[in-house]
Amino acid sequence: MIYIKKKIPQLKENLVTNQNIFLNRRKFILGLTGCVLTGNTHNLNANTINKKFSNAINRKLTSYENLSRYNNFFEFGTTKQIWKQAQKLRTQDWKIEISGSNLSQKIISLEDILNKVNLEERIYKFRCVEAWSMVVPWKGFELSTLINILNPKSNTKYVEFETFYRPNEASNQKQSWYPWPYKEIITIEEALHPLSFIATGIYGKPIPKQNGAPIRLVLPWKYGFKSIKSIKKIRFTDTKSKSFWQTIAPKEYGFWANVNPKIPHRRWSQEYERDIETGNKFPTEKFNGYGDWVASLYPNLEDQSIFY
Ligand SMILES: Nc1nc2c(c(=O)[nH]1)N[C@H]1C(S)=C(S)[C@@H](COP(=O)(O)O)O[C@H]1N2
Ligand SMILES: [Mo]
Repeated sequence: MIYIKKKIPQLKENLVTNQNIFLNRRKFILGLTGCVLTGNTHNLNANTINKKFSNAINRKLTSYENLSRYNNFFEFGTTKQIWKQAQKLRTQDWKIEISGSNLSQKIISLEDILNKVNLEERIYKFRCVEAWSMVVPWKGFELSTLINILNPKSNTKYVEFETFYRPNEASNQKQSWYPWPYKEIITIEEALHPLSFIATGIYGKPIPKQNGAPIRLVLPWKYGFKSIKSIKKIRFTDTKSKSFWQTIAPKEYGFWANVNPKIPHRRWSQEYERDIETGNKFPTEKFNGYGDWVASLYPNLEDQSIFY
C-alpha cells in the first residue's frame, strides 16, 4: 500500500518581530491564525506554528496551567485532579509495540520515531464528551507520517492504539473491573487524514505526563476520549474491535464519536460546551468546527452523525 505524504506548508512570515513585546503584552493577537493568545505564551514559537492547521478557532488559547491541571486520565484516578499521581509514570526509553505492519521490527523506540519526523505546532480546539472544551497549542507531527514509517499491511482497515498497563505506576489500574489497558480504534482513512496528529508537546515544551506523555493521539473533530494518551501499542488490522469506553458503556460511547451538537449523550445535551479557561459557554460546532476538513470522510449521512 502506498501512502502519499502531502507537503506541509510552512509559515513563512515571522510573526514575532520583537520577542519582548510578545512576552510582555497580556494579549497578543496572532492575526494569521485568528487566535488570541493570553498568558503563558513564553514557549510558543510562532515560526513553527502550522498556520494552515491552526485557523479553525476564534477562541482564546487555554493557559498551560489550566490544561495541565484539569485532565481526564482514568489510569490515575476518576477526578480531573490527577496531575500529581500522573508524575509516577516512567516515560524514559519509551518503546512502542507494532503489529500488522510490513516492518520486520516489532518494537520501535520513540527516539527512532522522533529522528524520522519534523516537529511542528498546531493550535486545535479540543472538545470532551463531558461538554467542556479548550484550545491547545500541540507540538508534534502528523499521524500519517508515522503510518507511512510503520508501513501497514495492505489489508489494514483499522488502526488500534493502546495505552500502558502498569498498575504499580497508575493506581487506578488496580481496579480490575475496568477493561485495562485503555484502547481506541479509528479507520485507516481517519488515521491518514491530515488533521490526525500525534502530540509530543504543548506550548513548545515536552507534553506533561498528565496530558499523555510522551506520545498521544489528537483527533480534533472527535470527542476527547478518542485522543488516547501515552501510546504503547499500535496495531493495524482488518477487524474492528471494541474500545475501552465501548466495553464499559456501549450505549454512551460509540465508535465514531464525531462531535455533533444534535446528538445528545444519553445523560446530557451536547448543544453547548464550557470553555475551561474562561468558563464561557459556546454552542457546540459539528465536527468541532472541522467539518470542512473531515465531512468527506463520512459520505453517508448516517455515519456523519453516528455517535452510538
Ligand atoms: N489513556 C488514556 N487516554 C485518554 C483518557 C484516559 O483516561 N486514558 N481520557 C480521554 C479523555 S475522556 C479526554 S477528554 C482526554 C483529556 O486530555 P487532557 O487531559 O490532555 O485534556 O484524553 C483522552 N485520552
Ligand atoms: Mo473526555
